[in-house]
Amino acid sequence: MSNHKYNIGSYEKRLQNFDWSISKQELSYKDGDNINIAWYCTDRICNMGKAKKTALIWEGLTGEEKRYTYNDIRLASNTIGTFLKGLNIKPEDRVCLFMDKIPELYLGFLGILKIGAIAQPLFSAFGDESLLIRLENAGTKAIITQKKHVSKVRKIIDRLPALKHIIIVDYDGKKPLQEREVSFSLETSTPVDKFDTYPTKAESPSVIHYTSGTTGQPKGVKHVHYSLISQYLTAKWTLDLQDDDIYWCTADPGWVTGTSYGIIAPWSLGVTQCVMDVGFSAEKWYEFIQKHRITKWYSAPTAIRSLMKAGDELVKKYDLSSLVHLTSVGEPLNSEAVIWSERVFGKPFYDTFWQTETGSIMIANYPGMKVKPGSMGKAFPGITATVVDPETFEPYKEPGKIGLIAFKPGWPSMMRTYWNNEETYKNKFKNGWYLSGDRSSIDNEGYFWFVGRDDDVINTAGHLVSPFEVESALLEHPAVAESAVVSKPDEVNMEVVKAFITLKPGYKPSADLELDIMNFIRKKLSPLAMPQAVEYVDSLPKTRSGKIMRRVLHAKEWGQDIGDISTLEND
Ligand code: 6R9
Repeated sequence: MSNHKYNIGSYEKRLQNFDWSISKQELSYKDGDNINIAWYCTDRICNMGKAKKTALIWEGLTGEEKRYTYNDIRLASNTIGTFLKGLNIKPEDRVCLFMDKIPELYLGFLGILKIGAIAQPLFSAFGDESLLIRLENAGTKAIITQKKHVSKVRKIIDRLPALKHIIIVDYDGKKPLQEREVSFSLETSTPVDKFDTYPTKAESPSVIHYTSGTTGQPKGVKHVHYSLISQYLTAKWTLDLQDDDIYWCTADPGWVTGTSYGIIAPWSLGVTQCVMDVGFSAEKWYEFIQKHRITKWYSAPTAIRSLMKAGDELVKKYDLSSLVHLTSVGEPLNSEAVIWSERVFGKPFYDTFWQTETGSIMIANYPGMKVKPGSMGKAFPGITATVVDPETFEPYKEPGKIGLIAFKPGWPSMMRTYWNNEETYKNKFKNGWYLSGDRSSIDNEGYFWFVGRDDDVINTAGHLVSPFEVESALLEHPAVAESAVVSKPDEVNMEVVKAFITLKPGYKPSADLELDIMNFIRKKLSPLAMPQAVEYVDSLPKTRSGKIMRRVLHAKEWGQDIGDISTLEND
């Protein structure tokens, strides 16, 4: 569609005199007013005359379809909110969402926000240990889940005194409910029409998302309702969401892309969005785009690489002519993927860069802007982005130098702290800059070129996995004496988890044991954290002070120079 008019118009012009008040004005929000994301996503859209417009088209595993109008999602969030209030959930209580991509996940998110409580979405493939750590840290009061996931909660409930309610959204009455469990069905509840949204303010907490670091436990990134100001405008200008769009964000709301751009942004813009609760399959994905005439598509490099692998012939079987603008996030988008997409879809994927901590898109390729395949693009208007010297934290003046990606604090959706971990939060700021923990260079035209992370966190298929978390879990396996976890290159997922292991006396390396160890991690943590390879070793490289040197193993896996190993003990 060459005559398509993009929301952003000219990026260069938007940079001039940019002010977040553009977003505030469009949202009719004035500083000091109440601001509640869920109200903006439902009641306000209805008040604007779009009550009958489709908000959500949902497709399940077996092909069943459900549709919700903006009035439906308004009523559903009121109903869930009323139910939670009835359980004595108070403003700022943490309520965890632990579900597959079913409608209750999306509507429950809004219901939680409407009563001023804090939504804590967790990826439904998490095992009991991953769940426990995050519920404990947040002091979560209630968890909304499905029958199929409740056994994981039952396993850890004795260690979670603060968790008062386990809400099951698809209880069928077959087996008795256990301690603290309660059934809630959206379909059989009486819809609540009149509801007073809790008067949250700009700085009232909204969402906690857990993200993995190199050391220590996962960190709970705290966001506030004011984040809407960023999420709304970045979606409008970067994803180009417009009134007649059919939008598909492929991310799971267990991760930040799935909430910022899979719930908040599209609904605050009054757009129709589609959700498919089905695992990856190239055929299903193309079919979905064809069937719903998707126009705007936000996805991730691993998915794009998987589609590439499925081949060009497959693409030709479908009518994908509805597609207007394609965007990507989460991992480096290699230039091959951009060029491939241009060939088969007739349009490139536009890369975007941001983090759980930033809450919204920070660097991107904007519609209409020249795309340099392999580059992440330029800073969003109003965002001061640079790369700084890792020693002095001063921005580099010359283009082309590799440094740490840094942002000037103060954009609306910036995290407000790490939950119960102010110390780590403070450490993210140096010399007046927020440090993202990623490395990049900037070329002479201001384009960012991603180089890598500045820590040991593994980015597998766009999901961050902490080597520390996997190592800790491995130590609980009866055969494991010591372990070191690093990434290993992978054609599709970019990186996968690899574990080096020394065994306890009495255990012998075997393929069966390897499988057992893999499964142990899959169940305890998640399929993402599961090592795709286990290597038995007699000893692990350590510093003289006894610290395991992951970087030696990492360098070996990636065929890189090992660097300075003068502090190595057992070489
Ligand atoms: C939104 C999200 C953040 C980390 C980030 C970086 C990596 C994200 C990227 C990218 C290269 C891109 N990352 N976008 N790397 N190119 N376009 O993914 O949040 O889960 O917190 O991950 O992902 O390493 O620091 P989160």
